[in-house]
Formats: sequence, structure tokens, C-alpha cells
Amino acid sequence: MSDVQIVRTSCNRDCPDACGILAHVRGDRVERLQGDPEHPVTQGFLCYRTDQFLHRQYSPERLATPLVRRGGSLEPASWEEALDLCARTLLRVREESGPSAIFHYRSGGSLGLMKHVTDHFWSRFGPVTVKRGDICGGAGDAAQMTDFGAEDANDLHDLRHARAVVLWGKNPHTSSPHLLPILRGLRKDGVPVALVDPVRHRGASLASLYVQPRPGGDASLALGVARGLFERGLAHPEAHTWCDNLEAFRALAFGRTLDQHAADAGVPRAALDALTELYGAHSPAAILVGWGMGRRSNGSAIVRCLDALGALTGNLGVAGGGVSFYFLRRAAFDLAWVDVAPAPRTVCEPLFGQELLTLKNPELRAVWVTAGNPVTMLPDSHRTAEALRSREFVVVADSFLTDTARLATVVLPVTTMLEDDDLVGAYGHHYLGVVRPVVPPPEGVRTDYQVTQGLAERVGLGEHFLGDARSWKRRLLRAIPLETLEAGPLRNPEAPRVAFEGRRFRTPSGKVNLVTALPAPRDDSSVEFPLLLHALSTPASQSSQWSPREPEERPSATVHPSAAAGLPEGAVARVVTALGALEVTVRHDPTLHHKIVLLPKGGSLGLHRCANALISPRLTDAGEGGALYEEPARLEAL
Ligand SMILES: Nc1nc2c(c(=O)[nH]1)N[C@H]1C(S)=C(S)[C@@H](COP(=O)(O)OP(=O)(O)OC[C@H]3O[C@@H](n4cnc5c(=O)[nH]c(N)nc54)[C@H](O)[C@@H]3O)O[C@H]1N2
Ligand SMILES: Nc1nc2c(c(=O)[nH]1)N[C@H]1C(S)=C(S)[C@@H](COP(=O)(O)OP(=O)(O)OC[C@H]3O[C@@H](n4cnc5c(=O)[nH]c(N)nc54)[C@H](O)[C@@H]3O)O[C@H]1N2
Ligand SMILES: [Mo]
Repeated sequence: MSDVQIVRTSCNRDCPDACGILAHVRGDRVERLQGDPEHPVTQGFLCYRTDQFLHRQYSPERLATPLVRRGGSLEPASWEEALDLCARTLLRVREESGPSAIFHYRSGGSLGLMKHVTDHFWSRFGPVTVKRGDICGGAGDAAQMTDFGAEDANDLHDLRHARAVVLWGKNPHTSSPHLLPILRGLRKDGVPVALVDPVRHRGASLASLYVQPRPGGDASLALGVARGLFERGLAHPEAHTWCDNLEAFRALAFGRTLDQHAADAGVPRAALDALTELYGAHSPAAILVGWGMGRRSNGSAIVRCLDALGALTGNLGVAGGGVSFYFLRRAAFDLAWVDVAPAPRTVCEPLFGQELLTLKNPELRAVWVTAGNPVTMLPDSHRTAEALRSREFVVVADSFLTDTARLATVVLPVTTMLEDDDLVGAYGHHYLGVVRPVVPPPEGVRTDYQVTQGLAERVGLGEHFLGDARSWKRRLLRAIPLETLEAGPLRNPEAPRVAFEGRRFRTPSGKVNLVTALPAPRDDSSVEFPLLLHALSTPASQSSQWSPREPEERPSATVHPSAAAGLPEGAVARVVTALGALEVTVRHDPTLHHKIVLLPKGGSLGLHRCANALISPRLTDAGEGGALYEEPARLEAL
């Protein structure tokens, strides 16, 4: 038997942690994945879903041959046949209707930078129609761009300098577990940590203060904290030197009494006061903003209110402070060459199904999906499915027959992260990594880049995609030699330790642009649908990528016992919304906010587990994000 070799690689999934991985390989088989002990963020451990990834890697359900639709069903085909068909059809559609009749939809199945080479192909071939907005963090991105003129965060390890931390709408145990060692260290040193979340998840075990607002009540809560800070003299006396609109923001905060803010946020007045004290009386203090919280119709306004708290207290541009939402994961890379010209047209991501069905002049005739599963992951799954089913030509590059791939004309089997050749940055820290093909892919499986090469050759663009993946990696890396990055985890040398150091912002005035108005409140009181459906991340899955595998049983719907419509724990029931119903098993959680019914995110339509089949598309107040957690719902007996 051959010896075990240890190959260093990186996780390419849509996760803030972008871990360093040591793959234990014997022959052509990976036997075990281990967190890289030398990676300063990974620190030798992996999350549950990546720890279990080998089940996915070696799943009998993995695709190993292209599929082409013939007489209604998807049947195995050679790469020659599949790519010839793609090239022929795409050339014809472009010729007849122009490149904007083709839509390249790329999502977050892999965050590898090489996926921009695929984008480059589509830009050269068209430019074709691409997506606009962002289902994931659109609202928060827009907030920070508006307030700071740029998005970035203090170094992750700078958090050690914080004297107080607020986890605002963030679930580190599930979605960014490599934050936990730092938070535990802070707690050991007696640093107070607050959790603000309508779901009392495991993060509460790390918190010295737990505040449970109503869903979306955070803007009022933050304004209440701001008023409290002003009243107690905890606002920084020089805040006007780095803030625009300070008086208007103050007026917004003083537009209601503290009791009114607390009532509107759905928290006891004492909780508002305790949060004000925790954040205002310790300096420096950091707010860590979760991505999930912004997926609301006031999501951008909420994040803007949190930005204002940081600005007001002098916690921006200093070590141990910050209102961190996003780390510039692409900052070390040169992407200027990706788009050869602006896209002629865009599809708003949260409105995918509706726009595909209605866009005219020209109609969208062909869709190419890279690293996305829109039927499962975008709202109104049935409409998304109908939109794809009714297109002339749909190609899905994936390694599994997802809900989306099942509707395709052509399915192209691609590599997993253990077979791909790529680079990653992270949106939860500043380290970069290489993704190595630690084992060869199964016969018949190609990387997205190889797919691009095969297609480019056939449509007359072959000369632009001649090099191997390494040559593109070198092109992508701006200032760092590839060999340096290959030697081990490397912090982007250009990333600042303290974002906006010296309180210099990238807005036109150089100051923070404080929020001065909130969107009109949404009325979510409904007798028919008293609850709000939240489909949230679960440890066993990365969006729709389950490890070890997606359970086949009904999903659990968790509610406060008072919101269970009399249904006992374990009862089989239905979650009903205006769009439809889903069979579930009822779970009671007395710590959950009474307005919420909780489902797992990423359940598939085929297995009748798909929350997005019940969720209508709604946009966030800015940034064209998806207000995914605002679907009125009820629980009822079968
Ligand atoms: N295991 C696992 N990890 C993942 C993912 C996954 O699917 N599974 N997904 C990855 C992706 S795509 C992303 S974008 C990131 C982030 O993934 P997210 O799932 O967005 O994770 P969080 O940022 O932790 O945000 C979710 C938290 O926001 C809270 N929240 C929702 N509405 C409100 C509100 O109105 N107010 C407040 N205060 N809180 C609210 C939820 O209760 C939840 O605890 O994580 C990644 N990590
Ligand atoms: N209701 C509800 N809906 C949500 C969310 C929510 O919280 N609630 N969260 C939203 C968020 S934060 C996000 S980011 C989106 C995520 O939505 P998606 O990005 O669509 O989700 P994934 O399931 O991670 O990835 C899609 C597919 O990419 C494939 N894939 C993986 N690696 C590769 C690769 O290298 N190449 C190719 N071609 N394919 C690959 C996977 O097999 C998977 O089928 O979902 C959003 N949808
Ligand atoms: Mo996301």
C-alpha cells in the first residue's frame, strides 16, 4: 500500500473562514481532511460540513459524465457532443438575438478566483447578460459603501484588542466557527460580549448579555442605543470631525423616547440600557455584523444604524474597534481584465424567476449556470424552475444533479474543491490560499476552466484561453508570487490591520455619511399568517450542499411553544404561506422569538424540503439584496 501524503489546500466555499486544509491522500484517494494547524485562522480544526466533505467527494450521486436532454430526459453524452451542442446553440442564439439573449448566472458554490476566468469568457463571447444585486449581502454592502465609501474590516486578530464585542445578528457556531477561539479568549479575559439575535442560538453561551429583538427591530434598538449614548455623554466629543450629518442623526435618535425605541425593537427597556452600557462604557468596542440580519426590507438601514454607533463612539479607524461586515476578499487580486466591456443587461438576482420570464427585447433564450443552484436557493423556487424550464437552452455546470441541473438541456460534470486548481481570499479575514487538485478528478469530470477552454475553442475564442490554470493564477495575483502563496497561508500584505485608520473614509467628504432616515415600517401583523418564515444556515450544509448528505425526512419547523398553533412537539404539520405549503415536523423552542418559524436553509425542492418554494421575492431597502426572512407564514395541522 502506498504511503499517506499530506497535501495543503484551501476550502473554496462561500464561507467567511476560507480555511487552510491538510488533505491526507493515499494513492488517488483522500482519506481524511484536517484543518491546517499552521493557518492562523483555521487553527487545526474544520467546521462540521467540511469535516464531513469526503461523503460528498465520494458520493455515488456525483456526476461523472455530461448529460444532454433527449426526448425529454437527460441522458449521458460525450464531452465532444455536449460542448459541440453548447457551442452551436450559443452561436446561433447570439447570431439571431444578440448576446444579451444569453444569461451567465454565477453564484457562490465556489468562491475560487479562477471562476472569474469563466466570467471573462462570457464577457468576450458577448458581453452577455449577468446578474445584478446580491442575494447574500447586498443590503449590508450597500450600507457600508454609502457610509464609508468602501467596505473592509480590521484584521480578525485585532479583535483581541476589543474591550467589548457585540455579535449583532451573527451565528458564529454555525456560519463562522473560526471566530469562536477568539471570542472564547476574550470571554476568558473578562471582556463582555453581547449577542443581539431573535434566535437564541449557541452563540448565547459565549455572551454576557443576550438581547432578543423582534425580527427587523434592530434599527430601533440601535437608535435607542444611540440616544442612550448621547444622553449619558458616551458619544465621542469630536465625532463631528469624522461624521457628516451628525445633527440629523442625533435628531433621528431623539425622534423617539428610549421607551418607545425599546418597545418598537420588541425588547425590555432594561435590555436596551444594558446594551448601551456594554457598548458605550468600554473602549475600544467592536460590532460584528452578521450577513443574515441584512436580508430584510430594512436590512440596509439596520446596518447603517450600526455603522453610526461605531462612528458616534469613535470606534471606527481604531484598533479593537470597527463595525465589521465584510473583508475585501478580492483585494489582493487583479480582476481589471475580467470584463472587456460592460454587460448589456442585468437580471436582479432576488427577482431571478420573474425577470427571466418577463425580460423582452430580446427575450432571455439561453442560460448558463456556474456554481449556482438558483431553484433551491433563490426565492420562489417554482417560478425559478418555470423560468428555466421555459428557456430554449439551459446549461448547468455542477457536480451533482441539483434541482436546477434537473431542468437543464445540458449538464456538465465539474470538479469539487479537492480537484480544482484555484486561489481564494476570505470575507472573514485577510488570509489568502491556494486550492490544489489534491487528487485527480474521476474520469469524465473537468474543472470550470477546462470547460471554458473547450467552449472557447469551439466558438473561435480559443486563443484567449490557452494557458494552464497556473498561468491564470499568476495573472490573478497582483503583487504576490504564486510560489510564495503556495508555501503556506499568507496574509494579504496590503491589507491594513485597522480599516479606515486615522478615521479617514472613502466617501467624497472623507467622513462617515451617517444615516438620517429609516424606511417606512413594514406591517407584518396578519391574522392569517402570524409568523415570519426564517430559513437559516445549518451546520450540516453549505447552502444547498449537504454533508454528509441531505436528510430525506421532513424538515423540522421550530417555533416558540406559544406559536405552535396547539401542535405538540414532534407533530407532523404544514408550514403555509401565500405561495404554498411544506410538510414539516414541529419542534418547540421556548427561547425562540415567538414571531419566527425556523426552517433549515438549502432544502431541496425534489425532496419537498425547500423553504424557498414558500418565499416570495422581496428586495431589501438598498443594494438589491433579498429580504428572505419576511415571508408571512402559519403552522397548521395536516
Ligand atoms: N454551516 C453553514 N455555514 C455557512 C453557510 C451555510 O449555509 N451553512 N452559509 C455561508 C454563507 S452563504 C454566508 S453569507 C455566511 C453567513 O451566513 P448567515 O447564515 O447569514 O449567517 P450569520 O451571519 O451568522 O446570520 C444569521 C443570523 O442572523 C440572524 N437574524 C436574522 N434576522 C435578524 C434580525 O432581524 N435581527 C437580528 N439581530 N438578527 C437576525 C439569524 O437569526 C441568524 O442567527 O455564512 C456562511 N456559512
Ligand atoms: N431562504 C433562504 N434562501 C437563501 C439564503 C437564506 O438564508 N435563506 N441564503 C442565501 C445566501 S447567503 C446565499 S450565498 C445563496 C447561495 O446560493 P448558491 O450559491 O446557489 O448555493 P450553493 O448551494 O452553495 O452552491 C450552488 C452549487 O454550486 C455547486 N458547486 C460547488 N463548487 C462548484 C464549482 O467549482 N463549479 C461549479 N460549476 N459548481 C460548483 C454546488 O454543487 C451547488 O450545487 O443562497 C441564498 N438563499
Ligand atoms: Mo451567502
